[in-house]
Amino acid sequence: MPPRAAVLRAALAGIAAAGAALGAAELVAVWTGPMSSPLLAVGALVVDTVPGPVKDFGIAVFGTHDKTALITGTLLLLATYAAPVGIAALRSWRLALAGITLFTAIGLVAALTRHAADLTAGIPSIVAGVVAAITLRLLTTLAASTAASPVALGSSHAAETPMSAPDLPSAARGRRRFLIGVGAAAAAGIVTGVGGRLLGGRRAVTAARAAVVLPPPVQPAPTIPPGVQAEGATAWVTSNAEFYRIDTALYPPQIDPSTWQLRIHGMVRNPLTLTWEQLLRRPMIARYVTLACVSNEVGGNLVGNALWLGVPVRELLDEVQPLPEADQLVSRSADGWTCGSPTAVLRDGRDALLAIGMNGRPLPVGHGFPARMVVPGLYGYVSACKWITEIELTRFTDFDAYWVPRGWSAQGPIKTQSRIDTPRDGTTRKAGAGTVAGVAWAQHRGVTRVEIQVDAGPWTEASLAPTVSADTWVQWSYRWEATRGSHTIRVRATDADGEMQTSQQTPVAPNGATGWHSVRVTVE
Ligand SMILES: Nc1nc2c(c(=O)[nH]1)N[C@H]1C(S)=C(S)[C@@H](COP(=O)(O)O)O[C@H]1N2
Ligand SMILES: [Mo]
Repeated sequence: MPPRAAVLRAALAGIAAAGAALGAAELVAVWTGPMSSPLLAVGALVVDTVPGPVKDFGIAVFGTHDKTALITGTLLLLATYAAPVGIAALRSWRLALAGITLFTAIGLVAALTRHAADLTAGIPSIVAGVVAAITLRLLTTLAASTAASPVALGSSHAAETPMSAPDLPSAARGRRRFLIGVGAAAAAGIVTGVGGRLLGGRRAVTAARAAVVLPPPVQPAPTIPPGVQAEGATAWVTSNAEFYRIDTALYPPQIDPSTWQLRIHGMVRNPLTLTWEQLLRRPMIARYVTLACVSNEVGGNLVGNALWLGVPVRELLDEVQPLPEADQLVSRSADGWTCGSPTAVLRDGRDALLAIGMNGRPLPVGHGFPARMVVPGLYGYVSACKWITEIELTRFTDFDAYWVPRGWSAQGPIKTQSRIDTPRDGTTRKAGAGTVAGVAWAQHRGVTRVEIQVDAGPWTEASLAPTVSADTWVQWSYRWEATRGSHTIRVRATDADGEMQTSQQTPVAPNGATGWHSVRVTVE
């Protein structure tokens, strides 16, 4: 058995070598593209292969921070892998090399199997492998020069008492050199890693996005009626910065509009390819549409309302003429994500948009720049394809979009929901008159009634604020004479078909949560 201090040093060498390797790979990925970074590629592979429930758990626990959590987790896993590789180098350099090769191979496979990856996507992983091998070799050699003396056996005071043995000064020097080596490798990893991220960010499409001039809509944007905002409810329009973001992209695709194309093909009479210039010349309309994520829990905030500017999808479909059997419209993004919407829904007259604008600005990169789909009444996972580059008319029996084999329904109409925004769950308020307020949504059907119940009391109608269409959420408020004690407030909505939101609680999978939102408040 090698002494404990030597094992520790070897583990440290392994981790430092992995850090230097990953940093170098990030730097190379500035040129070969963000998703060729082994770290992001492996993370993305995890996203695509973990079972649905694990991912639901990730979204439930980390919400929109799920990506940071995933990257942190991947880094921790890597450290737990790198440490034993470093230790292996103590006994057998071959074994350590095998470990590094496996690490390189995983990165390679992950990067090369990304959608639309070319061979250059493998370069960062190979560079990482070479850097890992060289760094580990150097650090192992340095570590060996410290191991020759009793100092290596772990007395930390030994260096300060160089008189205790003749070879101590040189061992202490060796140890210092090793620590400097580890520090240098780690620092190189951090500098190249962070530098790579920053440089990569500069290569992003922010400049191209800033240069986009949105065309005016052919009809003026709908005017928001006065009183649309109920006091105490979430802002009726969700700002771009506040809008929830959910997708599988660890790094949003960076698409330069000048090279962007949308191909509409499959079971159609007249296939069509649109360039950015051609798209901009088409008549556009502006519509408020409330998007909702199927992963939104009852009372959750994966829902937002924005003014979208875009080309009506129905007009594009009239042009390409889908064959009657083509019951599914599959949208595909630049990074290979897919979703499938019923063709009939897109042609039933609703304002489904191929959108390029969000609240008067070009789409933010995280929300699909340069173009995305927005379909009133369908959950995002079956309709709202961001970074869209392809529309294929096909049949539900012929193609399963991304989330379907992962346990989600092929059909995803939005369920009627209502949420209490004020008061917040678990808060305390004063006795007397006060407001209960929130939002309710039943896109494309519309909300006609919202009712409130306090404790076991009667259901009472809340007052509904006006809204612009059945495609947006509506705000509601209710005057509550709060009496001292602990109270539970419940909300439920009814849609324009007369269908009341069900009280039955179901989980988000496979097609959206149901149940009534409630909050508990203490009145003093
Ligand atoms: N390319 C791509 N588009 C996507 C997704 C995705 O993972 N990749 N996720 C969808 C889901 S599940 C939702 S709820 C909406 C969310 O849109 P937002 O991030 O703009 O709010 O985008 C949809 N579009
Ligand atoms: Mo979603």
